[in-house]
Amino acid sequence: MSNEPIRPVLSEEVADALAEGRAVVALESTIISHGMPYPQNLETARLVEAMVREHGAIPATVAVVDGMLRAGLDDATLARFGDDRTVIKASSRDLAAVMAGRLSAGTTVSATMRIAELAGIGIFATGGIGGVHREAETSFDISADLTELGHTGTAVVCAGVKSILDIGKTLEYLETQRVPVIAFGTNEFPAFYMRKSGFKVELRLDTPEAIAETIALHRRLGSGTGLLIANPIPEEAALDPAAIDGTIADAVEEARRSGITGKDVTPFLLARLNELTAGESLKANIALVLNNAALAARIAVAGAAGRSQGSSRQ
Ligand code: PSU
Ligand code: MN
Repeated sequence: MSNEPIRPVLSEEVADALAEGRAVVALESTIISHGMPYPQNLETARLVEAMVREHGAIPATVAVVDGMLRAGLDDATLARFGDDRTVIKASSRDLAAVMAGRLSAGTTVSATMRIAELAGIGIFATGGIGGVHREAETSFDISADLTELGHTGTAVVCAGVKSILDIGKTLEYLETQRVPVIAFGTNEFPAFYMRKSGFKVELRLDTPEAIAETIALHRRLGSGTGLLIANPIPEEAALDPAAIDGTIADAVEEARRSGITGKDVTPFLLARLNELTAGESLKANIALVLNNAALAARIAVAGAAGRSQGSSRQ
């Protein structure tokens, strides 16, 4: 067996764009396989790809398909991930076993970062990342998304983290992991369904160009860590905190009582929230993912332009 790093299989379009230095945005697939119900998951996956294109970049949805790491999926594969219940959820530690077993998996943020890095894709858009769970001091439940961010140089655009997680602890953990947190157009870290969390972010940037430059400098410093770009949900799609806070607390309590642990916790909470809000949370989720795809594409386009012009710094 070769000792060479794995090379993900790229769609022709993604391979061409990367070879020519054009803008490419990676997209995750656990959001399709485990984050949203069918058929909204598939509709959203298609809309997100269209949104990336609309803003001038090439979408590269990442997944493990029959044991192969792939970046850039055809529509039939996307459709399969929409309703195939044999597709599992893989974080980065699971990838080798999924490959060896010739299995198919939706890739979480951590796994998508790892595959994007191997494919040479520097930026990735998702809805929300995993984080430090509430009561992590007893459960030790901290998402591998955070440790991967501390290890892999992919920039991740998200809408902050949901309050199914402990937002304050998540931000502390990101600081420990040396992950810059950039808030786009706001001084506050957003809370997924809400534009505000009550937690301030030191680094506010207001343009995709400024974010692209910061990403490029962070890489050139040899930091070796990712960056988190937090993009608040559009005002008109945001949920009322008074309405959602209690529901989140109920879902978290239900997960605890039902003995749900490990990788099942997040999918359980997402599904319960959707049921308990009669689809309102799903609508907001779709709106914020699209908004993140647009921003990631604009950053990728600015980054590609910056590379071709060369940096004015050092
Ligand atoms: N948060 C969401 N939607 C999602 C996820 C998180 O609002 O779909 C998915 C992402 O793929 C994320 C993963 O990387 O859940 C985190 O899982 P865990 O908490 O088990 O680390
Ligand atoms: Mn976990």
